Amino acid sequence: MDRNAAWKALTVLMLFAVRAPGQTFFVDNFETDKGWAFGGSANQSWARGTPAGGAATGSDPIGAHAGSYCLGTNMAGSYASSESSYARSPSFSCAGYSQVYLHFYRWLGTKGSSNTACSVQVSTDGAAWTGIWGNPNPALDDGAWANISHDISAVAANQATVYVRFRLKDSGANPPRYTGWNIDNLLVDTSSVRTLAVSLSQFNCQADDDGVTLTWRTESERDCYRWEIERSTAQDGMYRPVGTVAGHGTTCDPHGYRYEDRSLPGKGIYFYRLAEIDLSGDTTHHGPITVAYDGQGIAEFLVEPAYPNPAHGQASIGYQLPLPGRVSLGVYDVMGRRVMILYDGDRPSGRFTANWDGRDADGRRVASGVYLYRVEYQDELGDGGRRVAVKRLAMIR
Ligand SMILES: [Ca+2]
Ligand SMILES: [Ca+2]
Repeated sequence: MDRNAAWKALTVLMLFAVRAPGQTFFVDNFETDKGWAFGGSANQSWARGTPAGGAATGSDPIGAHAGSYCLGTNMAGSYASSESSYARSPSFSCAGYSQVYLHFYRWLGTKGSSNTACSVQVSTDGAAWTGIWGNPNPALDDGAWANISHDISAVAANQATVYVRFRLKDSGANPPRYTGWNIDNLLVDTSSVRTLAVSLSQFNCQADDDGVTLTWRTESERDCYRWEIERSTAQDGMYRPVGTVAGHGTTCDPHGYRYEDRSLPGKGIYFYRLAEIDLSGDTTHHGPITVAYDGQGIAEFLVEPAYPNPAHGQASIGYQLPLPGRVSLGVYDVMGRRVMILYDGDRPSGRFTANWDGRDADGRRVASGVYLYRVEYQDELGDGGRRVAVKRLAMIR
């Protein structure tokens, strides 16, 4: 087996599930209208919009939890006196699943339940409603966006038609001065706690002659703004961004992604991670996965900086050849006198490394100081001409 074939045989294809398969039934970040219905018997003030503060008592958000829009009662202040109203979700299916959880971010300010009753309700027909949660009797003021989860399995499990509803009913006994409901990033799924913002089911990489192709797939997404592809030469090393791909925002549909990395510096083992950036700017990492690249895709002649530099008795010099050709690599002193020839002969294309041990052609250690290394390259097709690169390094004894 020749060298390249052996190397290619090492190419790794990885496929894995990031978490046990769950199911997302409904997601809404309220950036678009998904068909919520608003209604009630008096002074209905529900809207999809941007909260502007203004409640006379207690806290009141200015802006949504994420993005521009959320759901709530009176986006410019308090709910109305004697308001009796609701916001009802579009229907979704939970058929085939026995565990169903409702998650949302909440900023609620309200009088106690004896004056204003606020509730979360679930229905399987849009007519009969079951209470899941109700506010306590002392006044409630969240004061910030709170991450709320409710187990709604008792009503929603295995049901093909499910609705959720947020309700507010004021007695009119005292003028309301609180903000009421504010709701954002609502999610119904099989997970008891709100976990990854994105359900990633596959993440693969495959090397070919031109580089590495990454593919990944999501089963659903929440607020997925952007993917950053990161690469390292060590599993626990420093990962550098090599490219970005736009996300699909919030969706229950599966999406496939693809990114081709053509910026590899040469042959080697590489590690890739996906950084998923959500609309709030939070980052979730996936991976790493690894791949062996055989370096056939090198596009141009390149001589790398010596490593380390300054060197203490040993220096490594890397260079890349786009085509097979003749290479001469020599070390010279600053007066231009040749100290050592490290390589002189034919090379295939690829990335190579020469090591200099700080000795001259007679095996004597050279004095400490600055030296030049010069790589001369003539590819076998002759179409690139003769190319020369000269760089310097410091050798310290
Ligand atoms: Ca939002
Ligand atoms: Ca309000």
